[in-house]
Amino acid sequence: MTSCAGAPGLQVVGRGEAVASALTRIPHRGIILRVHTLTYKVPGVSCAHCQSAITAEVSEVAGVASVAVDLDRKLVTVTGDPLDEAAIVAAIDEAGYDVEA
Ligand SMILES: [Cu+2]
Repeated sequence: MTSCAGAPGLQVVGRGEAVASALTRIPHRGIILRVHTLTYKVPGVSCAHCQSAITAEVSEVAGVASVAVDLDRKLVTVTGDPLDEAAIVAAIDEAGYDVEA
C-alpha cells in the first residue's frame, strides 16, 4: 500500500493537534498581554518559606492571576485584572513582609 492516501491524512491530524495546542496557548498569551503586572520590592524574602507564604496570601486577593517571587532580587511580581494595589500590599503585609516603597 502506498502512503499517498494515508500520510496526508496523518499530517492533517498532526496539524490539527498543533492548531489545538496553539489555540490553547493563545488565550493565555492574550491574557498576559491584557492583564496588569505589578512588581514589588520585598527585601524580607529569603527562602522558599517566604516565597510560599507570600504566594499563598497574594493569590487570595481578588483579581490576582499569578504571583511570582524572585528570591534573588527580592521581587514579588503579580499579574491579574483588575489588580487592587492596596489589597496586594496588605496581603504581603499579612504574610509578614514589608513592601519597600
Ligand atoms: Cu523565608
